[in-house]
Amino acid sequence: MRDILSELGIEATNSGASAGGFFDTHGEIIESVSPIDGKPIAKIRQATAEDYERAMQVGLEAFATWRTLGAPKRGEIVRQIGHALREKKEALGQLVSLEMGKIKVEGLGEVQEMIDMADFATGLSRQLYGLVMQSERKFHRMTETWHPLGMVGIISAFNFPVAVWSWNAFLAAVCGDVMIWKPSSLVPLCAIAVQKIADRVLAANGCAGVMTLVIGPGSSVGQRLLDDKRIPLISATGSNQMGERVAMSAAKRYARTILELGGNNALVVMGDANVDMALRSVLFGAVGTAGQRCTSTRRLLLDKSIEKTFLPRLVNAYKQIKIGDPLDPKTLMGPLVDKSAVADMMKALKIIKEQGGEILYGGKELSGAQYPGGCYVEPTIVLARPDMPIVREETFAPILYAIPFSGGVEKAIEIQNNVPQGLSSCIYTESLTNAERFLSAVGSDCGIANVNVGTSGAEIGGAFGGEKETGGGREAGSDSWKQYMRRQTQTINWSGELGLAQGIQFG
Ligand code: UN1
Repeated sequence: MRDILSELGIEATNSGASAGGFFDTHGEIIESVSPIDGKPIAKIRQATAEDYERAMQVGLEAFATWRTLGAPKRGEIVRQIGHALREKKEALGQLVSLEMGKIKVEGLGEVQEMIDMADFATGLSRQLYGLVMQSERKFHRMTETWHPLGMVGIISAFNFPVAVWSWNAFLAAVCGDVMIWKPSSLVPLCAIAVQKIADRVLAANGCAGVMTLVIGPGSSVGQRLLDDKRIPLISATGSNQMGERVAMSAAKRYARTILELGGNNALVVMGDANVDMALRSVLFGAVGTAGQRCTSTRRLLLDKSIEKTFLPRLVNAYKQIKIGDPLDPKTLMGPLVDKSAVADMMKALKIIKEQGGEILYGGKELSGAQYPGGCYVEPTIVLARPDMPIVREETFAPILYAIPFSGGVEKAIEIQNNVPQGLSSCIYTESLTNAERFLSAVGSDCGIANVNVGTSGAEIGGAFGGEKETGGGREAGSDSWKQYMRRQTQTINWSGELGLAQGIQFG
């Protein structure tokens, strides 16, 4: 492990801020602890308000030049960052596992998501298309042009410590923005490693300071960022509680937000589904990343006609899941991110039982020599009713609510939509009618709706995000880039005469 840390430039004690390179910070020291064994990995000296101000100044200075480069030139620099990530994929993927606890293939997958995002942004840098509109006035031309927005604040969560930054950072960069990143304090080393890779490429291109980083407490550094009038856009991923704070602070100063908050994602299995495929999909969706994706499958809506055959098979599959060190290739489920995540899961299970949920499998904390550090749990299946209040909440843990239903696809859609969140959803069916209804205007109300594809593991090419309490933001693919730019409507009069719109004759 020490090799990986040194390959990524992680030291015993690290600075918690970079602006054109890491500089001496002045805040309290925090320790990054691995959930694998509860042992400290390295220390980080956090940023103070003054350190934040320094990063902000450097970033704003960088903006003056960055916004004047052609977007394809910026794309080329993002391409080089993607290339540098390819070179460090193995080490960075392992650091994600070490610090956050997801299994190695998922850690590597996350770095791949960054690489894909760099490729996407590079291509996009030649396609930031505007529009030409037909003017109602003679010899006038009307266009819509996109300009850089300025400083973008990026707040990322612990569960995707590197990929989610890249969704925002690479789009913002090709759009001509600069950025300040505040990562979750649970995974500061992942942020430091990524920042070092980006810093090297930016410096080699004479663009140091375009991407800046501050690691510090939400209450001081985080709140400062939210209230900072110099930041016109904040993109934040995390809990609804955090999202509300972001939205309120941003609204007070008319800043824009991209919010990617809680999900409560349902996987519907119809009676006519390819059951083998559905089963494997539930497993990846509910157990992958130990249920700590915002896209994790939390509700399994099972057509009553297959309930009795599906559930025993699912329980059997859960029994085979190897839990343990996420860096061991045989492991399918690693630890939760920390002990407080375990405590939250146990608290939820108590409430589940009080509300009449029946534990079909799992539900226990794992301890003993095989499970050091206090962060391992059993993945859990609960036989639940959709009217149990806790089913409508997002518990960030591997708890799957199995909810049998009858009444066809209409009923499944009704249950699926009857939660406050609206991120991801899917249906397993071989019926065209069921599939089309699920995808139609009277179907799923989520930002993501799939047929015979699970709730998690979205590709970067599509816009990612959800409705209702998920926050409404869209990141990554499609035309998400437009949020990182300001739109300007331009009218050019080359007629030599003053013509007013709406046919008005004035004076
Ligand atoms: C998240 O959990 O915040 O679709 C992001 C997925 C991943 C991203 C998840 N591509 O599951």
